[in-house]
Order: sequence, then C-alpha cells, then structure tokens
Amino acid sequence: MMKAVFGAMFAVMLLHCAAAQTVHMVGDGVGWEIPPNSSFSYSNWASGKTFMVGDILVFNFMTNQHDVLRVPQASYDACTQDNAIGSVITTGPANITLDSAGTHYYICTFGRHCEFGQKLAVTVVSSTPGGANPRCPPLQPAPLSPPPLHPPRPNRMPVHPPLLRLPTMKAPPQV
Ligand SMILES: [Cu+2]
Repeated sequence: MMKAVFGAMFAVMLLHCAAAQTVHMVGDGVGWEIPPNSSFSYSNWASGKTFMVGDILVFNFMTNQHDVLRVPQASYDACTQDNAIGSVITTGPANITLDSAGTHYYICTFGRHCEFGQKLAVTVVSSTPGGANPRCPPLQPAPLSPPPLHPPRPNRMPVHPPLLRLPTMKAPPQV
C-alpha cells in the first residue's frame, strides 16, 4: 500500500521534470578503461561538462576487469584506496548518482590502472538557489483548446450598413 503510494509519487516527480537528471556516459565510447592512448584522458572528458546534483555517472566496464571506488582527493592524486568513500563497486556497468555538490573523485583499484590514467574527477554543482533547475523549462500551461484550423477572417466593414428597423407607427388611438 505505502509502496504503491511512494511509487506513484516518484513517478510524478519524474514526470514533473525529466530533464533534471542527466546521464553521463563516463568516457563516452571508451567507457571506463585504461585510457587507450595519450590523447584521451578522463579530465578531458569531464572538462566542459556540467555535472549537477542528481545527475548519474555511468561507468561502463566489464565485471572483473575494472571497478569503481570513490576516494578523497589525496587518494585520487596518489592512486591509493585510503579513506575510501563508500565501498568499491565491482559489477559493471555501474550507475552512480551524484548526490552532493563538490568535487567527486573515482579510481579503478585494479593493478596500476589508476596510475595509467583510469581515474576521474568531476565537479558537481547544486541546482540554483531557490530550487529552480536551469535545465527545467518553466511549465507551460496546456492550451485549453486546439488552435483553429483556419485563421479567422479579417474583420471588414460591412458594405451596406444594416437597415435600421424603424419602429412601426402605432395607429393613433381611436376616439
Ligand atoms: Cu581498471
């Protein structure tokens, strides 16, 4: 019962503004891998993109070949698992919802993958104060009736003014 109510509420929230949530495919076609060449880097991938609270990162990788671990900046810089935030995600592809503003750091913990460049830092911004989401267009009221198929004819002055109906003379009262 309650489950159904919450489900319905969630559906309504999604319908309200589906554009609020952007799904980012980490690395696009490369996915979550050791960078295949020197021209690719995850920092290049992330630059120029806007990550907002509520957006989703999709780390596309083969289970048992890579993983994802969120770490603090020091561990990202040094490619260590020290002070990891949460637990390692071992099953790919992995969806991670960006749940807070700030810079989020992710590494792969396999071998020396992180040292080889399999590491990602994204700066997440909150939606604008007041709750308005710039990605959400303001809701437009639905038109009450469909527009007319034919444009209305332009108003024209009548060629002949309507004949004035003169009041009929009443016969004078008979004396
Ligand atoms: Cu890896």
